[in-house]
Amino acid sequence: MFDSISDKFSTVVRTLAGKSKITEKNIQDAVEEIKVALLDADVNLRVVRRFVNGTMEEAMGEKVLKAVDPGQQFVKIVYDRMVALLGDEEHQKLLLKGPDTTSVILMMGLQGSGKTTTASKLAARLKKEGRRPMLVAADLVRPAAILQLKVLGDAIGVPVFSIDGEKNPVKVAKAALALAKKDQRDVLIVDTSGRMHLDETLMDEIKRVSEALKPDETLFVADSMTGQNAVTIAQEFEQKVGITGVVLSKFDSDTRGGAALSLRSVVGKPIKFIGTGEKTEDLEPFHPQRIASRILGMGDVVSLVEKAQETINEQDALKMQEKMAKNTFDLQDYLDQLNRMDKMGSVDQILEMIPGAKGQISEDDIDKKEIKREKAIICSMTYAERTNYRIMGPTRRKRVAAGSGTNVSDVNRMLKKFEKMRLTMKKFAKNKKYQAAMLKQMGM
Ligand SMILES: Nc1nc2c(ncn2[C@@H]2O[C@H](COP(=O)(O)OP(=O)(O)O)[C@@H](O)[C@H]2O)c(=O)[nH]1
Ligand SMILES: [Mg+2]
Repeated sequence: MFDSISDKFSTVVRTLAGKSKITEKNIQDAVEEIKVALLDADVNLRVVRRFVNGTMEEAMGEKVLKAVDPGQQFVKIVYDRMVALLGDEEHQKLLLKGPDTTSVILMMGLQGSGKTTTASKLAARLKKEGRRPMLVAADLVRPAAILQLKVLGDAIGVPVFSIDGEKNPVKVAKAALALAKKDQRDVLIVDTSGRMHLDETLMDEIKRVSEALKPDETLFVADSMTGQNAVTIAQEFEQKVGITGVVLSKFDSDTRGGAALSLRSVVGKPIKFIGTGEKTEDLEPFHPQRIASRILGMGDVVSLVEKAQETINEQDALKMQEKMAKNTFDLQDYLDQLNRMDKMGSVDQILEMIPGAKGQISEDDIDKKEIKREKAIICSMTYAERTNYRIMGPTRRKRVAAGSGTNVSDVNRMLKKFEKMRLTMKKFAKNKKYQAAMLKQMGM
């Protein structure tokens, strides 16, 4: 997600950030490039215009041109506007009632957008937060929909309500709500049916379900891959049924990001979550600031740290940040990272969040077999070698290769890659602006 737009933005950012003096022409050029990048990313035309005009107007003022660090000021304007475009932190939370009543979340969206998957992801998330969710199979159109939800519910230990043979989703929804109240289930998550295209029958059906349940949250699930089209469909749902928030599914897909950048601004509803994979835990709260940083190529350090927290404790994470910054990251640290990586999801997801890692190290560099080999190599090293890889001469390399069941060329390759990685970290650690951005994101 955002690969191409992020590449372009970070070029603009890098070009301007270091300049001690910038001209109106510099700003015009930069804004023009931003405009092209946004349009390329399939961002809604009106949104692009507003963004570009606003940035231009603000940047042309004295504040930027006469500032001590004009480049930085400009980048800040772009960043702030990007954050504002994506939403605000306050409205990202689910609006649920307290645990002594039953809140209702209604899922809507086209077929295949990810409603059923998201419903179960939400249930798992809420359960983890101490809630008592119940899922409702009110998609009565797709033959296997009920079974799909049951399988997902089973896997996370959340009950799934359904009525065999029933064709009226309103009846199912009402019966489910009654049962949820009786069983003291505090959140009811209702999965509904979608069509390939918008149609009146679908809208009527969902509208009736909505009227019967009076949901606290009506979440529109938008497939990131549908780009601009997702915006049109969201507007339609908003007008006919009303939505309270958006979930952007398939955020992990390789798309340009236009939907993400347009939805909030055009539809006026907050993006509350993003789906980042097919697994139950692949649902993350949407943080405008972090996404904006990611787009601007600042790296999403906070998300990384947060994600890592489930497998590493906080202190370890901080230690790693510090080591990266101080350039004392050694092979032992690298080994620890490799061990954790397995538990943290895809390598690509992680790389995207480390400043500077993208483009320097690719998924191919770190395939699973390679990780296994690298672990074996490091494990065959002595402590002195792990903490100071520079002492690894030919004899040591030979010994380690034999000890780890690899070849000297494997050892050489691993050390070379590690050196490259350290250089990247150093480069970024030396760059005050990235450092500041990193620290700021970490709340320091
Ligand atoms: N990669 C990825 N796949 C997803 C995500 N959300 C849903 N999917 C997949 O998209 C497909 C359709 O999802 P489903 O929940 O059945 O859509 P529904 O028809 O709206 O209920 C399934 O294969 C899901 O595994 C996501 O965030 N990332
Ligand atoms: Mg479904």
